Amino acid sequence: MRFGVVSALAVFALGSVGAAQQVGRPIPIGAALAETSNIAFYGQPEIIGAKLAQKYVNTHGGINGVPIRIVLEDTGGSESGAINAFQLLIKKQRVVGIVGPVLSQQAFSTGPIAVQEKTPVIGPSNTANGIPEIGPFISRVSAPVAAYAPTALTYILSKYPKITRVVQFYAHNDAFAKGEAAVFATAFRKAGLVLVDVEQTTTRQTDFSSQITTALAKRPQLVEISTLSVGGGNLVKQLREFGYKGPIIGGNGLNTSAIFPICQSYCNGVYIAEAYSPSANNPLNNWLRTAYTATYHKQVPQFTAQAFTAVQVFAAALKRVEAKTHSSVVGMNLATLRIALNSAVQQTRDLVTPLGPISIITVPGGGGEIHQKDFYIAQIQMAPGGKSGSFTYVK
Ligand code: 1QQ
Repeated sequence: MRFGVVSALAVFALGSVGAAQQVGRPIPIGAALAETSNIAFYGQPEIIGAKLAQKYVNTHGGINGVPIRIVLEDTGGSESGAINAFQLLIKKQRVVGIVGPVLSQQAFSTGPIAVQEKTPVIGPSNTANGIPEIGPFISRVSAPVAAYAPTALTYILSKYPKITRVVQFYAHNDAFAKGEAAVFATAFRKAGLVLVDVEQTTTRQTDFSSQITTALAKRPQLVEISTLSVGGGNLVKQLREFGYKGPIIGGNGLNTSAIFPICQSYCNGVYIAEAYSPSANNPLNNWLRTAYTATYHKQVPQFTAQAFTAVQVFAAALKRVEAKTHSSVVGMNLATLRIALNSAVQQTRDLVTPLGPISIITVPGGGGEIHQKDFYIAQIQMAPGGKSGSFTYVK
C-alpha cells in the first residue's frame, strides 16, 4: 500500500496548472535536453547554448528588467526520459515554455503532451519532416532536413560533376535518420543520380562490415550517411578501411566533433550539411562566438547556436507579450501566458540570431516552422595524427 500512497502523492504534486498559478520571477524557461546518455554529444552543447542565451538576455536588460532562468531537466536519450522531463517542467517547475527535446524521435512523443498542456515548445534540433505539424504549440528553430540537404548535394555535385552512382546508409530505428535519408533520396533522383544500394542500420550498431561489403560491390561514387554520431563515426571509419575512396556526405547526425575520436584521420574530408556557420557576422553570433570561445576554446557547434536561438526567440516573444498587454508577464496567469507566448513565438519575423535572420511561420497543423535563409556545408579536417579536428566551411 505504501507504493499506492507514493504514486498518489506524485500525481498530486504533478497536478495540472490551475487558474491560481502565476508566472514567477525570474521567468522560468524549461530546457528538456540530454545532459546524459548516448545523445549527450548533442545535448550538452545545447545546454551550453541555452545557458549562454540566458546570460545574453539577462545582461541585456532581461525581459524589461526581469531576468529569465533556464530550468534544466535531463531527458537522457529515450522517449520515456523526454516525456518525464516535459511533465516535470510543465507541471512542477511551471515553466512558461520549453526548449527541447534533442531528437525528433523524442519530439514525436513529447509534442502531443505539450499540445495537450498548451505549453509552447521550441525544438532546438528536431529536423525531421512533420515536427511543427504535431500541433499548435510546437515550433522549431532547427531547419528541416528538406531545407538543408539539397544545398549540400548541389555543392558536392559542383565538385564531382561526374558522379552517377550513390549508396545510402541510414538508421531505420530513428525518425530523423529515416526522414533525412528519404529527403536525400529524393534529391538524388532529382539530380539524375542512381541510388544503387540502400543499407539499413540501427543507431546502436557499431560494426557495419557486412553492409559495407554489399554496398561497395555496387561501386558507389558517393556515400550518404543518415544516422547518429557514434554509429556514423564507425561507419565512416569502416568505409575507408574497406577501401572506399570517394566522397562521403553526412547529415545532421554527424554534425558533432564527437565523431572525431571514433573515425580519427578517416574523418578527413567528410562533408557535413550545416544550418549554422560559426563565422557568420552579425551582432548575436559575434556575441555568442566571443562568449563561447572564451570558455571552450573551440568553434561554436551548430547545436549550441540552435539552443541559444531557441531561448532568444522565447525572450523576444515574452517582450512582445508585454508590449501587447502593457504589463509584466510576472504575476500573469501561467496558463494564459503560455497561450499568449505561443502566439508571440509564431510572430517571430526577421529576428537576428546566431543562425542569421529567422522567422517562425505558422503551418497548417498550427505549429511554427523556422524560415532561415543561410545554409552551409563544412568539411571535416583532422589535425595530423587524427586526434583533433575541425569543421572547415567550404560554402
Ligand atoms: C533530429 C536530429 C538529430 C541528429 C539532432 C541531434 O537532427 O533528431 O532531428
